[in-house]
Order: sequence, then C-alpha cells, then structure tokens
Amino acid sequence: MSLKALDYESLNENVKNCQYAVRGELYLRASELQKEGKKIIFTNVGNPHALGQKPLTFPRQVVALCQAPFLLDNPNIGMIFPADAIARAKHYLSLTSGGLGAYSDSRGLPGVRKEVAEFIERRDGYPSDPELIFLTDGASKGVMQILNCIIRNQKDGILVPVPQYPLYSATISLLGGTLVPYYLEETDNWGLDVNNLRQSVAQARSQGITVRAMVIINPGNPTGQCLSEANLREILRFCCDERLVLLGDEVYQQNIYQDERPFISSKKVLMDMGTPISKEVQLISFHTVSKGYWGECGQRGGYFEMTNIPPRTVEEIYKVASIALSPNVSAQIFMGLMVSPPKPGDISYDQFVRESKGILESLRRRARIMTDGFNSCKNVVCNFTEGAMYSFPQIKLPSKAIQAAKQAGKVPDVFYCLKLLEATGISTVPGSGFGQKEGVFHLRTTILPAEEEMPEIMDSFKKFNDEFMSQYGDNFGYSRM
Ligand code: DCS
Repeated sequence: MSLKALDYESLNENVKNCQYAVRGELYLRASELQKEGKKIIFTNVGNPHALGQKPLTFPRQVVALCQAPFLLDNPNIGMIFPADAIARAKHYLSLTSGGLGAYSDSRGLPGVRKEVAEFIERRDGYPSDPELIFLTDGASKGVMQILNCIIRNQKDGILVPVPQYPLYSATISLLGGTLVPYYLEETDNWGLDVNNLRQSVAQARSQGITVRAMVIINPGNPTGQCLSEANLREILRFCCDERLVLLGDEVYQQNIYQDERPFISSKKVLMDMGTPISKEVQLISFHTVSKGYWGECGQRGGYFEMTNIPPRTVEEIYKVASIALSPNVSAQIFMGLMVSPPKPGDISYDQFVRESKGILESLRRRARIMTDGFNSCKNVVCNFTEGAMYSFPQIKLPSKAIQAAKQAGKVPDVFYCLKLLEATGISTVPGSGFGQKEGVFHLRTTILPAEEEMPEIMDSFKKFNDEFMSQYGDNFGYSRM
C-alpha cells in the first residue's frame, strides 16, 4: 500500500529532523504533571506575562481603543481613558485602511515603519529608511523569512553560536540548510573569539559547505552575555572579509542588567566603522515586542531592518512576505507604541516610566539572585546574566549520574532536569537543547518568576541539587568544565 503524503513515514524529512527543545520533552512532562495537579513553575519559556508580569497600561489602553473604536464615540470615554491614549488610538487608526480588521501592506503599516525608523535613528544616531523595515509576526517570522531567502540547499551553511536559541537550528533544518557552529567561551563569560569563527568557517569549507550568513544573539540567549563594541567590530570585519550576511538578533536590547556593557546595536557599530565597510556588510537586525519590559509575547509583533541589501532583493523579500498577506495589525500598533512610548509632559508618561522601571529594576535584581543562587550550589557554576532573560548554569554531573542517565536512555542533562522537575516542579530546558561542548552539561532557566518567589525557588533548587549530588556523588570524578 502506498503511503499518503501526511502519513508519518512519508513526511518531509526536514520536518522530522527539526528539534525545538524549549517546548520539548521537559515541557511535555511538566504539562502532564500540571494536569495531575502538581504546581509547576514554568521557567522554560521567556514568556513574562505567563509568570505574572503585568502589561504596561498605556499600550493596552491604546490598543483596546483601536480594537473597539466605537468607544471613541462614547461621550464619557475621557473618564475611562487618558487623553493621550485616546489621541494615540486615533493616530494609529488613521494609519490603517479600515482599522484592525483590515489587512495592512505586507511589510506593515507605512506609518508604523516610519516610527520604527525614527526610533532606530534616535538609538543609533544614523539615518534609517522605513522602506527597509518590514514588520513581522514576532521576530521569529522575520528570521524564518530571511533564512528562507538565504538557504538554497544543504551545502549552504549558517554560522550559529553554540549555545544558541533553537529557532536557528530548527529553521535551518526545516529549510534543509547546514548549521555551522561556533562556540562561545564559557570561561570567558560566554565571549566570542573570532579565531573560533575562522576555524569553524575553514572546517565547513573543507566539507564543501558555502558559508553564507552569521547569526549573533546580543544579548545572548541562553547565555545572557552582552557583546562589547570591540567584539562587534571584529565580527563585522570578519563578515566583511568572508562576505557573510550578519543576522543580528537584538530582541533583548532592553534587557540589560549591568552598566559596564550597555547594548550597542550592530547597525550603529557598522555605521561607526565608516566606509568602505559600512557600505559593504549586509546586515539584517531583528527586534520584537515579546521581550524587554513589554514582554508582549502573545501579541506577536516584530520587525527587521535591512542594511546594504540591494533593492531587487528587498523586492523579492516583499514578494515572499506578500504570500502571508499582512502581519498582525494590532501587533504592529504595539510595535509603534514600543518605539514611540509616552514622552515627558504626556499625561501617561509618569505611570509608563514607573511601570517600565519597576519591571526592569526587578529583573536586574532577579538576575543577581539567580546567578548567586546557582553559584552557591554544589557542582554548579554560572556566569552572571548580563542581559536577556535567562540563567545558564553549568552542572558538573558525577560519573555515576551520567551512567544512570545512560541506563535510563536519557541524555545526562535531560536526566538531571527531569529529576529536578519531578522533585521541585521547576520546569527548565536542558543545555543539550541549545547545543554545548561535548561532555559539558547545563540547564536554562528564565529569570522571570516573581521576585518574591525567587528565594523559595532557589532554596528548592539547592535542596534538590544537594540531594542529587549526594545520591550520585562518587570518587570517580565529574563531567569537565
Ligand atoms: N530571538 C531570540 C534570541 C529569542 O530568544 C526569541 C524568543 C525570539 C527571537 C523570538 O521571539 P518572538 O518571535 O516572540 O519575537 N525566545 C524564546 C525563548 O527562548 N523562550 O521563549 C521564547
């Protein structure tokens, strides 16, 4: 009997090969336990509102009015919504052709793309062209669209940091390309060594791979590091020499928890470098409303900005975006609001600043509590979370635990994370889901649980880890650093 196209055996192999750990085995087990009535702390996804973060008031007011424009005709509307929210809702509605229920241009509303361009200009001090900004349903869709344009076949390689956020590995598999890993240095605070990059490219080429693009995640997921300006310069020079497109994933640009290394965009560093390099390197930068102090993951809003991309290519990307007709229009308005929040003097300004500062300051404290908590545990070492939303501690597993994992048919860090989940309800993602050096084990947790719950979570982790280490501890050594 011949197979039908959607029988499992006959599915596209790229679909079957694609792995996505953030919602993998650990997540499925956590969901089962939750159904059985166990309290689960979902720290596997960077999804702030799911962990109790409250939405910022002003953007929700504006979008509420855009969703229900008849409220604007209510004579009492000024008693429920502040005048600046009402004005902004009218502004965004005037940018649409038929409100939130109408498709927009496939690149997004021109008026919002203009606001994004103005934001980029203020941030970087260089001009930005709205024609080169496309709005997307979350950064993920943008990344997928661009990788789709780059990957032609299995011989096309994309340089991806390891550890990396599995959007990249999964999309590259889905599109049938080749992931070319470059390793971040854990002992150097997850720094990026350009010599490692060169070696990765040379090795890939010796296997007949054409390396076409390089991904950076800055600040890093899962690793939490912020790239220095000097490092970004080296990367850009490298991309120029090797003729690589740089894909700058900058979705965590608002999430910075130290002052030594502020966020600097790849675009700014590229422009600072001047000609010829500033006119040579092809760069696509991604941003989102899902992260930062907004955390509006469920709205699915994002954008990408293209630098040094030829007009004919921009046209092709537009054509492909058109197949999906239009990005979410309400999410576009969230993006517009994120890039042009209330200004000093606006009625909603003080509240907006209070709310956003409150979230960021708490995240900064939580980053510290988590890192310190992990570092106080036996056989656990953790670099400080300089940015983004995650801690990525290394767990030095005793050889007896590695043995027990093998017997259970599990990867050792999956084994550890499953035990942690069963004992404490803390749902994490094993380091193997992000890639890590051979024989080294990690887990990733978000820093998002409510601040007041943090001490209890860390105590419960420590207790579990102590018990695990004494159960499996032996004199035969540990996995290496
Ligand atoms: N890029 C990085 C580095 C991310 O971490 C994420 C989401 C995205 C892009 C995509 O975000 P949006 O599509 O929502 O804009 N981070 C996932 C994670 O690691 N946990 O939660 C989601």
